[in-house]
Amino acid sequence: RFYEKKNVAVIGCPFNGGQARSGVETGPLHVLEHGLEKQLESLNWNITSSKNLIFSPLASDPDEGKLKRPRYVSEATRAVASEIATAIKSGSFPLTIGGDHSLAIGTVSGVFSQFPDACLIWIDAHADINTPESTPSGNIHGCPVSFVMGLADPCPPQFEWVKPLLKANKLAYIGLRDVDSGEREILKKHNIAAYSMHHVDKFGIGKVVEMALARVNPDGKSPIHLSLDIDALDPEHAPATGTPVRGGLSLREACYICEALAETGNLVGMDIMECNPVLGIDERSVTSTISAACSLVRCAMGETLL
Ligand code: B3U
Ligand code: MN
Ligand code: MN
Repeated sequence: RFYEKKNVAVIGCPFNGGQARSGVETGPLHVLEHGLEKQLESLNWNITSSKNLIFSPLASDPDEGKLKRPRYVSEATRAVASEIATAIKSGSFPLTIGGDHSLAIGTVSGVFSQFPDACLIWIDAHADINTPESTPSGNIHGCPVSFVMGLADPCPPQFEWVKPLLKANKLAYIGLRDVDSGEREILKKHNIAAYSMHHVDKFGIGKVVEMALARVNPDGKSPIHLSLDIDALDPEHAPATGTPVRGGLSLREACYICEALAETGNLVGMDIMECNPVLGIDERSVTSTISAACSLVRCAMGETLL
């Protein structure tokens, strides 16, 4: 409905500047080597462009308050935002493969610049809504949501280009289980739809997705962007990631979310983030993580729609 054809722009983002562990920058290569593009073609998608963006850390990038590598993250995410806007303007669904989740500053900025009434579904063990003041780590991959909502006050000078395009009533989380106390306050204060693993246990994934969509897209007409952190999955299914947290989504629950979003016909973009093959303890743990990531993308892009 929002795109005329099944065109997809695959945007590989080998970026690790939003957190401290190296290896996450090799995520896109592994996902592509797993055959994702062929898989999408067999689902009748045309790959209109397939790029790996190039990022180079700066020689000097001092902390801004607590924030680490602010210039590097800002430049990278600004480039991602522009890449995404270009893809959408040319009629292609932007599929972004990370890299760490700070990249979502760019994906959300790009998608919302083209679809201002979009909503955002954030699937993650973490809320990633720390502000420059509340961040316990200074890692910007824990902060992207606060940036695109304009909660950083004052906005760090490097990120003045980021517009507050996301409203609190257009954001829903599923899968949360490691939320900082400062983040809890923000979620409460802004009455953000946040479904933790507790809600998944209590209501079942079907009901949780229904409730999440009812909150952010009550009339069913909004475009939807899906930002998926692979650490939303239980480490049993996706061990190769920087900050695994036990007690997560089963592979089926995560696939169900993607399928239900595909079923709306309203998905306008997707991110798959935080696969870190270097952190797999053996070949099998790397393969299971990467193949789970590919499954989730295929589900979101219509594989299981009959
Ligand atoms: N909330 C913590 C930890 C964290 C956030 N995202 C990940 N880890 N992957 C922080 O550093 O902001
Ligand atoms: Mn996470
Ligand atoms: Mn995340």
